[in-house]
Amino acid sequence: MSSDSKMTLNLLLLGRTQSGKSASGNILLGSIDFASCLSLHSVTTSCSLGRSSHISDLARRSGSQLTVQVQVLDTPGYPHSSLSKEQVSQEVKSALAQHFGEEGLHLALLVLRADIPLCVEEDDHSTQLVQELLGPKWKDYTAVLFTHADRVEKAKINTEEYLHAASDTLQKLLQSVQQKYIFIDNHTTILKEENRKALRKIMGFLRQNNYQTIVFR
Ligand SMILES: Nc1nc2c(ncn2[C@@H]2O[C@H](COP(=O)(O)OP(=O)(O)OP(=O)(O)O)[C@@H](O)[C@H]2O)c(=O)[nH]1
Ligand SMILES: [Mg+2]
Repeated sequence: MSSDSKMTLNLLLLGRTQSGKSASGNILLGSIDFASCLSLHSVTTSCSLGRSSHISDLARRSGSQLTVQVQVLDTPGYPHSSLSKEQVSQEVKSALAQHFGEEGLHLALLVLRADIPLCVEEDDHSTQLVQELLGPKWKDYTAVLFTHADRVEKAKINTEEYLHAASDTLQKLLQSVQQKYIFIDNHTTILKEENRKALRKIMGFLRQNNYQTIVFR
């Protein structure tokens, strides 16, 4: 945290190729910083950092308005269409040290498509990478970000039903991260509303963890 009235929120996006990481990054930043499109190969091949403008209607602390700036690190997906696990991991590790080396990371968002069941081996891929990057305390610093919430809504499944019907693999993952999850519709037309809804939820997760960060050197 930078000062009593200002805060920089450092977020990391991780997840499989084409899960909607870059689109979610754009929603969290409230601007189109990252290339996001449907593709038959992985679109993002290197890490990049996006910064939002200063947001003053998000949170209060000690009775006064808190000004928040969001920093989002977008990453190549894993599994990736042309990079190995070692290459993705190395790329993310050096970007974490470069961008969050001093201030640290508040939260890693494990991006999953809400409209596709989470399978056993896929969960191994993603959680292994998060564990490798964040270390033994990964559960305190990780939340699940479900994209394609619009498709779930279209199927008339509400959040409660969705979580109840989720695969054992997904249930276990959500348990590991202490039920920290958010749903995002990246195709919404009310971008600001989606942005504030997601950021408010994320601020709640951070409060739960006393605004602690993981530092990378
Ligand atoms: N309907 C719907 N489509 C989405 C949503 N989020 C992402 N998409 C679509 O999914 C495709 C992939 O999105 P990206 O943001 O490029 O995904 P990514 O994970 O960054 O992909 P890579 O960089 O290739 O790993 C794009 O066509 C997006 O428009 C969502 O919430 N709803
Ligand atoms: Mg991408």
